[in-house]
Amino acid sequence: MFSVRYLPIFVLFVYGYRLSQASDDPVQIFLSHIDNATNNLWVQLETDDDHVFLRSDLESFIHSYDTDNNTHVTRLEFYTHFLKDDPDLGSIAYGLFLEFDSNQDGVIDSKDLDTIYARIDINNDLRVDETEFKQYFKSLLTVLFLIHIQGIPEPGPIV
Ligand SMILES: [Ca+2]
Ligand SMILES: [Ca+2]
Ligand SMILES: [Ca+2]
Repeated sequence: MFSVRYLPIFVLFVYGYRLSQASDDPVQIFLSHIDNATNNLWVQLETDDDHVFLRSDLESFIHSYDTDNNTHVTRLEFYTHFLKDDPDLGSIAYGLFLEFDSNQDGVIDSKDLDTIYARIDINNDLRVDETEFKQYFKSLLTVLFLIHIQGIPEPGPIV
């Protein structure tokens, strides 16, 4: 016989089951992963809390990857910095480097920054607000993580 005594256990069981269902949904996991990554980027890059991501913020972001301070970021510098916390994200690093080296000369430098900034500045008013920033990085990361999950492409040789 079902007794009220067991009701809390039953409720907990159903609740726990539904929670585990929700967190087992690969699409939900994927989307919350992208959300977290985008939010982390915003917190990390919009450093002065004025809710605007300036071109100078983008510049200091790129310079933080320039280990030898010679004003350009090589593929090796980019991979080394990006992969130090999570070496499994090789294909993400590969895709991000391709995206940020917009003139495809093999390094990321100030010549690339105008193009990147213009891409993020969706409404073209020369400033990037939180919505634009998150929209840009969410779609970029979604594509890159989908490629990552499928396991292609492998990062090419580091030169
Ligand atoms: Ca460098
Ligand atoms: Ca370049
Ligand atoms: Ca804008």
